[in-house]
Amino acid sequence: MPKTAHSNDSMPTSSPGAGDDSRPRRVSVAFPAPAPKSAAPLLRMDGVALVTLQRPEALNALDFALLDDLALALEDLDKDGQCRAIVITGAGTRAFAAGADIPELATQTSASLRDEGRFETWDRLAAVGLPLIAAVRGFALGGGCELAMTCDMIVAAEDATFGQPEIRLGVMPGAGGTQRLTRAIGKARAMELILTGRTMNAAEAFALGLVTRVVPAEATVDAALELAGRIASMPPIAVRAAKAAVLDADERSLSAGLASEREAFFGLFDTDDQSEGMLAFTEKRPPVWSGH
Ligand code: CO8
Repeated sequence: MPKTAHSNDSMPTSSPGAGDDSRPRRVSVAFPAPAPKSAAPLLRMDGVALVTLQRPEALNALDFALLDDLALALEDLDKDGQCRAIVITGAGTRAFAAGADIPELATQTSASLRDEGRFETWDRLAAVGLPLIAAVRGFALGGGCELAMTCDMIVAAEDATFGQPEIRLGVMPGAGGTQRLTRAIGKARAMELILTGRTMNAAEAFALGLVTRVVPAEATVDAALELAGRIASMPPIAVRAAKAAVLDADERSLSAGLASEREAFFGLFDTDDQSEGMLAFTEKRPPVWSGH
């Protein structure tokens, strides 16, 4: 039998994605998210959700319960017709997430990891159709870096630290690090980070193309919310189709990806938003998206 070690931190939060058991939830959901003061008045902030990992006492380490709560919360928001974009952040100022929960992971065996299907939660996170933006303050290490990279964009604080230090624990990245980091920053640089466990700061991560932008630490969540608001103000069917097409670039050959993109593009011409967007342009007025 696998050893398991679920901790049971109390956490003042609720989540629409939570199951119905009485276990304290390890993520909180604010939907709509509080609008940043800096947000331009026309942004559709009511379509933005803020999901917060709630284990600051353990630097938001990703135990299996937290990952389950996160997947449920994101899936609920993905099904909610009003939600248009999601920001994920970590509670507190020190970490987005410092990786898998090491004491919990230490109890696993190869058989338990295979048989219990715990890592399938990562497939559920990757299957979310809404745009996901990671707002990273402090540490994003191991599974925390992998979670940030599972998101579609990363807004990083100036104090953010990224890395895949698993090698120092006798293992290697297991939730996408070898694949997504390599695609994001290239083989040579990913290889160095993964084989040495070296971390990189926000400036380096930006220079290498891992993060979308770097902002002052206290402005991180607001900057991510504002970016989400800009996306939420776009036509939602086209946003989902475009996200899927960009992700497809990592999955397919160029010719297959081009064919798939063309099909998605053609498909958008069956939407009211395509008619509205092009009509609004010719009428020199802002478009009004119906989401149909
Ligand atoms: N798991 C569990 N607890 C953690 C973790 C973690 N990954 N990281 C930090 N904590 C806890 C510490 O134990 C400590 O708790 P306590 O106060 O009860 O002792 C508290 O958070 C604060 O941490 P520190 O005192 O260590 O803070 P420091 O500022 O001294 O150091 C560091 C911060 C450098 C981030 C340090 O905590 C550290 O090195 N953490 C581990 C980082 C790491 O190795 N991450 C990779 C983990 S393996 C992994 O992610 C594999 C991914 C596989 C897929 C995911 C499956 C779920």
